[in-house]
Amino acid sequence: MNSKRIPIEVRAVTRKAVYHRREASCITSEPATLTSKASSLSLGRLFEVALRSPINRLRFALYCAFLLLFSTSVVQRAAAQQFTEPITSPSSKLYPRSVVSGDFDGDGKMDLVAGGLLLLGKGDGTFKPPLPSPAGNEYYVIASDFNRDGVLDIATAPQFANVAVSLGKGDGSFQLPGITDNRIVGSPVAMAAGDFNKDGKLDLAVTDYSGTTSVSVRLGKGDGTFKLFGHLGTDNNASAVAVADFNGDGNLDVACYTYTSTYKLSVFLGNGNGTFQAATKLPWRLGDISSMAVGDFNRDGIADLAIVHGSGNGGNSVGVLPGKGDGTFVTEQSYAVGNYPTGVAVGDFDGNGAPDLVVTNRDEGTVSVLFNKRHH
Ligand SMILES: [Ca+2]
Ligand SMILES: [Ca+2]
Ligand SMILES: [Ca+2]
Ligand SMILES: [Ca+2]
Repeated sequence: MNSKRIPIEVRAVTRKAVYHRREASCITSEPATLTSKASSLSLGRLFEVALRSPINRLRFALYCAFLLLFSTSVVQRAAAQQFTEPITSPSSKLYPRSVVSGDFDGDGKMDLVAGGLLLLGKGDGTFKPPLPSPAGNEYYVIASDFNRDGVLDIATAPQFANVAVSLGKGDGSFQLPGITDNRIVGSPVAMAAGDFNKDGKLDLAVTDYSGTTSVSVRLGKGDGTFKLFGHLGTDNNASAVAVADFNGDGNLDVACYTYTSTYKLSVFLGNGNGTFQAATKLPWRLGDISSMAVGDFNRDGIADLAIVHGSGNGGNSVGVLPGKGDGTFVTEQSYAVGNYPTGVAVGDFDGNGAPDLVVTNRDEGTVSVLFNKRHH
């Protein structure tokens, strides 16, 4: 048995393309004979010869099974690709950490505030040239109507400093400086708003990164200020929080991610009065999560979670966890985005009725939009 490299001349002419010589490696004692035989065999004859041996028949069956499995998984992956490839902005060199969507100038089209920039939407998935954001390039930013005047306001959390609310004027500008309640202390790095006690005033769930709890619950007074009501969880290092009615009982719930040794997501089901039940933890690890947002991405009427992975396992991606309707989620579908994504927000940027995703890629100073293809 000796090894020899056999040159095989492959020449095919299709239009103007000509493919020339390539080399194949083969181990055989009679290379020349085999080459001449192979060149004269038809495809059918090749199969007939090859399948004479029981071992080759087994190999062929395994190969067919592999092809079937591979093609099935490709089809499943294609069906699962609910979002388009990310469309990414040029670098702003502002290294945006957080992003929030909303109609800030009241023209009915979704806008963005990201990394110190205000991007007014055109309603077709594109944006006008960026304006400076009056909210500044804060660590975390959310938008809601905190003083109930029908105009979107912005709440910002500088890293480990107190939450400030800047009331919107309705034309894309805000009253500055923001309202800060210095009596509420903590180390916020993320927050989410919702009316937890059903009094018509928006409340806040704020992560308590370096405290002894996961989240502080702050009940709104309806004028852009809040009072501390309670705390949730016992894990510190909470980095992301989201609010929605995950189990569909009419009470808002809180989802929170903490950098504990287990890297798990906790869901606190709301009682409708500002108090919450003990945490239910997702039974699998999710990897590093920088931010979370909520939307019904698959349009089954159940709130789903969007999460971004800045670093670690599965980093540089945005994932969607479809809700099951009982406060738990099915496994993540993830999509690659830019370098070190830290913020995620949800909005229908192309106006087709399906919630899209926007992600800030902090380390490259860009914003990526992923359009939801499930619009009917
Ligand atoms: Ca307002
Ligand atoms: Ca409230
Ligand atoms: Ca609920
Ligand atoms: Ca859903």
